[in-house]
Amino acid sequence: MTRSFETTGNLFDELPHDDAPKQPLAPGAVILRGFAARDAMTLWDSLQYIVAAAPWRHMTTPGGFRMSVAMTNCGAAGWISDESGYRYGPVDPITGMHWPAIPDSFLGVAARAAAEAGYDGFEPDACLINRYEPGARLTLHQDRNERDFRQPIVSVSLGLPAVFLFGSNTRKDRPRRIRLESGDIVVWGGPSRLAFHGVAPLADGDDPLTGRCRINLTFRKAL
Ligand code: MD6
Ligand code: FE
Repeated sequence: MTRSFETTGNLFDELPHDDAPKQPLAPGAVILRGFAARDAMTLWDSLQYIVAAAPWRHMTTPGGFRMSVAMTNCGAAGWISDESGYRYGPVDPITGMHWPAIPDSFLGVAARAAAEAGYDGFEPDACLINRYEPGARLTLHQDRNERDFRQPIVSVSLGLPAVFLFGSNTRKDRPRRIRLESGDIVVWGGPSRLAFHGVAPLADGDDPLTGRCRINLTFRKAL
């Protein structure tokens, strides 16, 4: 998705800067506004099959707290948190079965978004799926359970809007606040791969696709 802002005279050239389809967030990190908008219904439909096989659950942090975000996974590796720590594993601890496969619809969007952001050949083996209901939040953290930090992360937002918190590689700096809407994708790698980030408490609302929640799909190459 590339649009010219200099040469052609079409209507879309007049978009204000914040609606630009591709917004640099930090070195190696970019926001692709609306990149998944036309795929949103397909992604939502595929998600129903995943949740039927691997139900939503509120995991426990290593410190013993129940996470406000409900989670599940698809892919060869699923992200798990419990009293013994964070890790990736092939088996869903609730069902005792392997996590469901990543649907082709998911893989296509993830690979196209990665390529648009300059990361060709992205083949994720893990997709962590987050569900935020009003009030749910994710405290500042780094994603560092993956083996190869040269691989980016592709993060797809569906449903209610959220305020994404994006800091630096140290916890000291106050994070920026970025509004993410349904269909927006953040691709995240290179020098930003270990940036601290989180999600502010979700405001209430009713989305035509997802209802009273925000869904986030984060694709990783974990293994
Ligand atoms: C979320 N996202 O947007 C949570 N992590 O619901 C993440 O924690 C995240 O969006 C790494 C890279 C991109 C992300
Ligand atoms: Fe994260």
